[in-house]
Amino acid sequence: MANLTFPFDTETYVSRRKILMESVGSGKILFLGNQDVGMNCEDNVYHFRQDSTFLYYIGINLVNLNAILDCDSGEVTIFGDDASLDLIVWMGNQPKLAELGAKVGITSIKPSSALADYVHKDIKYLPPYRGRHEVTLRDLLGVTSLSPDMGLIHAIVKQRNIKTQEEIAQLDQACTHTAKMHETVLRNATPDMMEYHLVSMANKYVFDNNLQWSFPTILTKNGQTLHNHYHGNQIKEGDMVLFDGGIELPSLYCGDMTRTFPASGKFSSMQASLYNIVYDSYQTALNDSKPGVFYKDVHLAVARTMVEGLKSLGLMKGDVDEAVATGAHSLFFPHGLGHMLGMDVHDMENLGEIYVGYDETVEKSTQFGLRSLRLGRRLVEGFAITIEPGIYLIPELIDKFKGENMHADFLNYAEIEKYRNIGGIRIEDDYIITADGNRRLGEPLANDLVSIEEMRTEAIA
Ligand SMILES: [Mn+2]
Repeated sequence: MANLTFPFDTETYVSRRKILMESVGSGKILFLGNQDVGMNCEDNVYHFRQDSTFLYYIGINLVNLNAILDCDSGEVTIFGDDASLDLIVWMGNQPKLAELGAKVGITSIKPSSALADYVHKDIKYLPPYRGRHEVTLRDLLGVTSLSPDMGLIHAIVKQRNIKTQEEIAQLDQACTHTAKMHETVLRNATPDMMEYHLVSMANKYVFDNNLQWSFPTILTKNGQTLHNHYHGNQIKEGDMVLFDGGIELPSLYCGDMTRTFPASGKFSSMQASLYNIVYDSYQTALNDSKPGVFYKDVHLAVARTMVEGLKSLGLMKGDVDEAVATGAHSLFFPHGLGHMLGMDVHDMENLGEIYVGYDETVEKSTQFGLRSLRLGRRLVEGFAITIEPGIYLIPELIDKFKGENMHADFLNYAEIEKYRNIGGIRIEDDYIITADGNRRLGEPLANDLVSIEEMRTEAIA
């Protein structure tokens, strides 16, 4: 049977929908819930993942449901079918939709087949991210090209970007689990293991606690590859391992953390000097992240800390502000400092990353590196964000920059070559923006060099 926990009171779901309908003003809103998706045939399915927006407003973590909210009358209707006897034989008994609706304050339940009668061409809907939803929308609306409603997108983003206390409690739980999963790997990985042995340790934590990943895990000795899902390498003495993984609760609230650690007990001196620059950059982000500050400016302050550190190592040179303005540091830091976090690991990215992380007060840069910053807008109390600076030595990128003599005033290529094969380092934790600053979500896991080495020394002792 599906995971039908209700983390919040009925009143929470009622009030979320009321706020949305008032914010949208008039007309009808269509929310499509998710279906099972076949891996290789219809009945052999991937893990079911409800749509986050559907779950946020409708609260029922079950397949094959849709809903319509009527902003003019305030009426909310769920479209779905109670389990047939055949399905009960296959899946076991299921709660009746009327019972489930009562838990989220919805009394109007209609069969799936009735949905078409209630959908009119001016109904407001969100951009689909699954092929099946795209087909459903085209069929229901009788159109070939879709036009999701911008007002609806903005209203949802405005509401979901600010986390309430009960949501923060969920995020705290998800981040505590995420930290414990990371600690398990940090304390138990030994040199000579395969990367997949470490993934398996992390997975054991996830399954022992009946949880899910918030995204496919990144665990690799090739941390310079930003989204490396290959786990087939053997780890050796002297390697660094980068583990970026997060846990999703049944409520879908999730964590997203990264730790980078030496396979042996100690970082080499070159690894340590880069690690400490990432750590200092992380501290800059902690100092600067508070309400009213553009996260884009926090990203740029972090970049300056990085350039100062890289200058002290001799990898960069010249004026720090100019180096950051021209984007010279993007050779080492080609991604953004962080993103919104919530029921999605990149919260609401399906609605459009730009609408979540940017607004009319700040434009997304087109510069390499800075253009990958998912969150640029002014921070507001209640935003849940990741802080994830990193330094990477990507041989192919070094070759391109060097070949074109790019940023030659700021990059010392002869020194950079000495670090060419060192890999990548990232430190990532999750924070909630508070009235006067920020607070780490969940029970913390140390990320300073000394603590990481201590945990590693115990592991290999
Ligand atoms: Mn992240």
